[in-house]
Amino acid sequence: VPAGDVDAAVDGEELVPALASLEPVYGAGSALDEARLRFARLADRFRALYAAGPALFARSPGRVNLIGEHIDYEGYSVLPMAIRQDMIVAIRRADGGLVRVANVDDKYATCVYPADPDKEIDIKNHKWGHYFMCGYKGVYEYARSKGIDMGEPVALDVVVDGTVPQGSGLSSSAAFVCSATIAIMGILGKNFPKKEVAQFTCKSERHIGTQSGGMDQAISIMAKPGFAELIDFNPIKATDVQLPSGGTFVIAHCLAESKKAETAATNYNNRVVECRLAAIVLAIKLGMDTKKAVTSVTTLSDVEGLCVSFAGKEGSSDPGVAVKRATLQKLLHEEPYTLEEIEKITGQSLATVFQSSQTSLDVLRAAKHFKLFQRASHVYSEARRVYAFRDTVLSKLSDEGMLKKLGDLMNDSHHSCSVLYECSCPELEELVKVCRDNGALGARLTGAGWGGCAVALVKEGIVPQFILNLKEKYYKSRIDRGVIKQSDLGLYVFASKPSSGAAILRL
Ligand code: NG1
Ligand code: MG
Repeated sequence: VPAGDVDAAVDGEELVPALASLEPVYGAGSALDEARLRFARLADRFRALYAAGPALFARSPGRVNLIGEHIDYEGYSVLPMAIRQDMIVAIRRADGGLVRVANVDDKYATCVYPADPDKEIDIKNHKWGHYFMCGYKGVYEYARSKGIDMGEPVALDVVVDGTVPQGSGLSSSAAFVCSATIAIMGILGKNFPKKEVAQFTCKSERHIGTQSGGMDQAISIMAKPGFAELIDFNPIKATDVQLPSGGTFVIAHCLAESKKAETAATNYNNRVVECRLAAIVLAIKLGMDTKKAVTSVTTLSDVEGLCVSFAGKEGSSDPGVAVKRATLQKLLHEEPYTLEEIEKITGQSLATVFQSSQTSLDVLRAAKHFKLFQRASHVYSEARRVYAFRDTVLSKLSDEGMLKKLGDLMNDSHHSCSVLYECSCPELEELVKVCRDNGALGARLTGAGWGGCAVALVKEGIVPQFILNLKEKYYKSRIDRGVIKQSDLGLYVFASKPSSGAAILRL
């Protein structure tokens, strides 16, 4: 990927850009000065550890999801934007058959792995460096699936510098997997089309044991500065969404960390399995043969068509829009389902249905019951809200009217996440309330939830005062209790503009 070869497109597909300077990513002025310092420090650290400089850097941003939570893995569109916080990977080819992954922050001990893409990731023993190996395995898997000769697995020296706070719902994990991926592509001299990278990095990250959807990798790879993106799946597609100028998104961390990889069986993967079970039960209730249902139905979007023909079409042609709560109420009961009841419906044991997926079996073992109605209600209504959000942005409403409507949709999304999907936590509830009480037009948890960040839509003019109020009303008591340091506050609450997507940097 020679620098400047940005326009070299394969079949009209955009490739991951290779840049020779920092300006296109970090802009000008003090932001650029800071970025220069950061890269210089990273390179110094690299030389100190490996006695040679990096061959290249790769950068991939975190993201904030504006609306569309927990629906990407159900096949529905989402609306995130990239943020300026990112993961930078400095890398060079090494000798000695190892992949060594160090961090500029001493809090993260260096992780060492054999340079073997076939080696499974030890998910029972979680380490931060595992995310790099997700990228490593993924590149080789993708290349092999395309019949591309990759030669002997490459040994690597790596140092990482991340500014996306961990466990914050801002997708530090995907930013890491994506920056690792394109760094390795750069070292191997392979550049794959962006959409392909967006797609296979989603699979790569699943090696960590979460049954992720593809939102985070898609936005990290495909983001454009100045735009949020409507991301569609199957096939993946990003459509620029220009946000109204009078509003700003403020991101605020509730300070409870969401350890997604460690809690997958009861939280994230649990919801993926509940949605699959809801889809299977719906399919059977709507007349599908039980065998066919358990083998062919994987997501709620798979059964949307059946639900719609059952209820009769109610207007819009956008996906997800037509499955209403009233329809679900006729097909599913609100009382949580027991495993036995679902097995009666499917006519076979769930251990058999999920036998090929250890992470799903872990979910079954940990679950007491399954809230099929609630999870399905959330997914279909959230899918609707994403389109309503986009339609509002495209509408001829006044700035004022538009911002109010967007805020309302964000509030509705939060309510659904909190009550139907149960992915909030007491800290997020408090923070979202503080945001609304202090002038946010709307506020919601963002990302997987169970901790991490909220995103608030705030009128441009009141942003500085809004942030001051949050400091006073939410963070001050926590600083006093020593939860965070006053000097770190800027890491936990900030306004954000849509930033650019992943790039390889040859500086
Ligand atoms: P976080 O926890 O913010 O990285 C996760 C998933 C997304 C999506 C959201 C919920 C991964 C990598 N990301 O995001 O795909 O499902 O939760 O909308 O697992
Ligand atoms: Mg993540």
